Amino acid sequence: MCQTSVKDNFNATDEKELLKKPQEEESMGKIDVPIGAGPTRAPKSSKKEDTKRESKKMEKKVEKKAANCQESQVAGLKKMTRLGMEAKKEENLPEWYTQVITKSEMIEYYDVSGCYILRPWAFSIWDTIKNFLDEEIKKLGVENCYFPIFVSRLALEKEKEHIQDFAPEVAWVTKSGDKALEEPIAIRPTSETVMYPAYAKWIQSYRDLPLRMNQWNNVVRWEFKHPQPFLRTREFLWQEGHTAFETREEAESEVFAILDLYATIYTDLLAVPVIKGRKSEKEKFAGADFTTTVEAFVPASGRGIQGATSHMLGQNFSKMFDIGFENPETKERSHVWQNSWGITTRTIGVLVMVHADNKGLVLPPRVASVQVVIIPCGITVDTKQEDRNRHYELCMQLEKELAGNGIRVKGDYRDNYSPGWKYSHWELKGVPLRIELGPRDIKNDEFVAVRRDTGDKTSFSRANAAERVKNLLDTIQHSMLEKATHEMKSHIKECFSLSDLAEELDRKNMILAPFCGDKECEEKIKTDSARGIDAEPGAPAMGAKSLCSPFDQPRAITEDMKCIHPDCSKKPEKFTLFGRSY
Ligand code: 86X
Repeated sequence: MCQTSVKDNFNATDEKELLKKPQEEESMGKIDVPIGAGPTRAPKSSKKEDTKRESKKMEKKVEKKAANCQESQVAGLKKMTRLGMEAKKEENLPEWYTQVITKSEMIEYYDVSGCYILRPWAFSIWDTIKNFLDEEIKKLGVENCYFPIFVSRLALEKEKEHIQDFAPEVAWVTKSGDKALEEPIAIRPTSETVMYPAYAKWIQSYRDLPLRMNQWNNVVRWEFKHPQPFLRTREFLWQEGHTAFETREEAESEVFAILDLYATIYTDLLAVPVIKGRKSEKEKFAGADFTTTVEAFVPASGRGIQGATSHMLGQNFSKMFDIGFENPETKERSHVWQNSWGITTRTIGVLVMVHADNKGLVLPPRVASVQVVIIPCGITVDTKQEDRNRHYELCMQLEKELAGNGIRVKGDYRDNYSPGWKYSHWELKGVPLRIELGPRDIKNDEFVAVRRDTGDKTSFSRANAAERVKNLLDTIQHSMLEKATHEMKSHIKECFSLSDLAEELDRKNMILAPFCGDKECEEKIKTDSARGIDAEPGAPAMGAKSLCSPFDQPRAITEDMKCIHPDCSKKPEKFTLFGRSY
């Protein structure tokens, strides 16, 4: 049994402090920052920081003691140290989300609202996405570059028409030290106005085309809507591709090729299904001829979420920035055809929302920085030193064998944590596969593998371990996508009346409905599908937005079909996907 009681480490007041619910802490104006097991609100003052640090120290002490205890005590201890998940995905989604991303050590909170620290556990996912896409776009002939983060007022205002709606989100540098700058300088919210003046210089002849550049960078949009890590942040990481072609056809073909890569990132890397389609007139980028998008679905909230966009800009920007060349035949000056495309760190938030569960994060193997954790089990105080050494040796042997076969594996040999504690820890962090090696497994020349996604536990023969583990990781990857696809599909309903549409919204579904495509009509759909304040109590008031018109249509629009808004007499163009959205 456990020799030292947890209590020995700190006095009764401390214990109460740790056991307190976040709400209580908040109302007392005490600890205010989610650190590991802490409560989950944005930071406010340095005093709170101190309190928080103290409590963190205390938690560390408790963790240490926990290591010496038997597994049976882990559950109780977890409560006391609050290292594990407490919120439920189906009961309190925002609190659950905060707990997943902090306790899995993806995110640390920061004292500027809307900004978050991406810890290695999250950043490694971005790295995987980046490495994949970077290689693919290079194959297509895109080159990387880097443009400055600052935009002069003159350059930014050159694009006034399109950025008008965005103006309140632009962050400006107005001072150096306490001295006002002669001219305020904007921080890029996107780089069209930074890059296109240079494009105008570099493109003189058709021989300079196509020009295809990309940058991996940060952008700042000073949003005032409620911020959420990954999903809506004031600074985020993305890539922005900006390309120029001689003809519309070349531009169009690239727009769709890039969209396919974005879809592949979601389906093949993140195991998240997406719907490819075209944005409506209301939802497209104002500077584009048309906008294509990949849309994902968050079952827990019943909301759609834009995954990435690829725009065909036509000649809108090339006319504005005078990016052109002399036509080799007619000698007339033509403007180039442009695209722009981007995918952001929001991808990670979508992954969390779709796959994480009440035990914490669940990572698909392809983006997991640790795919397999090996945990030695069944070692007790009575285990002879000789057997103990042999046991660890065999674990390390297996680790080496897996690593040698390209599997990202980690052996957790810490002797100050119990196996049960380690199980919870790696489950919280979402490692796809856990291998348990106990004395009996060793005797039988076997190992036990436990899937994070399903909890399924299987014994495998030790021979050809790497091949077996590889197959299992592949199975996990595919079954995660399959499960999410099934879930998404079961939440898409066809509707032919606005009242049905509103009802499906409240059932957390997305809706496919015939729609004319008009901006004004879409605005009415949104207003008229929103629940009034005196409707169901507690029901979200948000109405339906169009997410996209899917390239893959459920069926043909027929003569008898009407646009979904009852007041609309225009012929529906396509089935359009509607839903509440992020
Ligand atoms: C639209 C369009 C486009 C390159 C992409 O979606 C992919 C990568 N850019 C971005 N957009 C703005 O133009 C914009 C402008 C300002 Cl000034 C702003 F504050 C916010 C913005 N948000 C989006």
